[in-house]
Amino acid sequence: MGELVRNYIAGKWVEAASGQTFDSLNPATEEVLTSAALSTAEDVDDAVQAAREAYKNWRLTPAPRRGEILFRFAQVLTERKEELARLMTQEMGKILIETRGDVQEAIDMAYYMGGEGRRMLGYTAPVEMPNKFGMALRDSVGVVGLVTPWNFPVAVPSWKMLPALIAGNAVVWKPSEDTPAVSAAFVKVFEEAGLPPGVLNLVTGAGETGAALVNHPHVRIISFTGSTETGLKVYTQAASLGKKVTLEMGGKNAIIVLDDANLELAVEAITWSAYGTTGQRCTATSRLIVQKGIHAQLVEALVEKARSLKLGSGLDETVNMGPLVNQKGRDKVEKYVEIGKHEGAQLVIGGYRPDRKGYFHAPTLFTEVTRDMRLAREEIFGPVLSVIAVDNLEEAVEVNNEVAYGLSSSIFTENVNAAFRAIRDLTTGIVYINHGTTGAEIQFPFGGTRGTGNGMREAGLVGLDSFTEWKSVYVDYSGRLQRAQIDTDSILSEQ
Ligand code: UN1
Repeated sequence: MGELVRNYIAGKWVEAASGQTFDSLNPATEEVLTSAALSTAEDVDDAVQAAREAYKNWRLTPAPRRGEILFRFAQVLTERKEELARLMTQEMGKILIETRGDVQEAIDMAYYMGGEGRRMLGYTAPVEMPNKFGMALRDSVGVVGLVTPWNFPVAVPSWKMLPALIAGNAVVWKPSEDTPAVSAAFVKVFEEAGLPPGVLNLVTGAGETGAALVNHPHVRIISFTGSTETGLKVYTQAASLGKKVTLEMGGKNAIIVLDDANLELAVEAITWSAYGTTGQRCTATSRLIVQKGIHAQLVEALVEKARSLKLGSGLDETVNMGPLVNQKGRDKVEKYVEIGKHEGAQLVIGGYRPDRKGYFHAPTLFTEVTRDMRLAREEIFGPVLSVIAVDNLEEAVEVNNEVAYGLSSSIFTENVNAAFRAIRDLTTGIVYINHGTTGAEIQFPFGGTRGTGNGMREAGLVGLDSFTEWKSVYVDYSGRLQRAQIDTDSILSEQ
């Protein structure tokens, strides 16, 4: 078992005040990987006080200097990439190629946001009166609270903390209780890169810890990624305290395949998006909306492909699919397999738990799924793909758009007109043409419509919006009180 994961508060690694801990398991073996501090409101308060203190200097540190620290962080993270990827695989199960990609997203984000240290663009605009100047600046806010999930334990936190830090805020981070070890390893990279003590604080724990952060009066901003159930609680609670919130929650993403699609390409992309990360991405494909002319061929090819996927420990480079993150995650998948069968969908492949240790579940495919079934509407967060047959593009778009979520969608077609119609009509936050629903890059806004979020976006240029306030500045150098047109006219006559 690894050494105890401690909180990181004011630049020191400390145990929870209560001395309590919880265990983090390796989902491929069901063995305890490590234990971690089970933090309470007291620890959260210590972290927030440390952040408030550190904020005083950090906000005054010139943004290009803050950017240099982010660049250094990117360099150290590049050196630690393999180490973090391996730890991540052991702690939450996804295969190495995916955990390396996860760390890489944080490296990319660090370079991107480090560059913002020399941009952070505001703007000037003409003002209504003479001898007066106007500008709008992005301002830091203070202490921001981050609550993040286990499925992208490095990438998703990086989308939040790097823009928060470059903008001059101090951070208190509560990662998922399924990934405390990799979270602490990630914080150590910031420490090594020279981030001043207290600017980033880590408190590990579970629901109570997160709630204390959301409720803390000195945390004015909350950025949350995770389940819709928890996200809505966070939103309601934070809103009642007048806080600004960014939410990234569920998905029910679809790939549309038209009759003229490149079949081989579609099969590769569908397999990667549906079964990659064992279906546990908020961008994962869980619905396949297929035009009838290509339906039989596509299902046949997918079944063959799914059969060839090798399950096992993500540390084994020949494995294609790791376990679900925990027992609860697998229970949910099994529940939906039963729901699907009960609703009358056709289980074509999978639907069972392989006979081995670890929270594995076979890649699963249902056909004859109809639009009204729960299988077609609810997020499962596992390797379960539901095929819905449609007649044409219009119907496909309608099926895509009618669910409660709106994160990512995709269409496979060789017809440029159909592709552009889809871009125009699909109502998700991310749209792909001839590519699966996963694989968003950090320089574009990431987020979804409808129940996926609350209208905010992460990453890209707008990634700063969650962590900054606009400050509009007016400088009057006329030496006079300019109240209205009459004052303006008299100033002009004196020029
Ligand atoms: C998530 O599942 O929460 O687009 C994030 C993707 C990844 C990020 C997924 N770059 O699939």
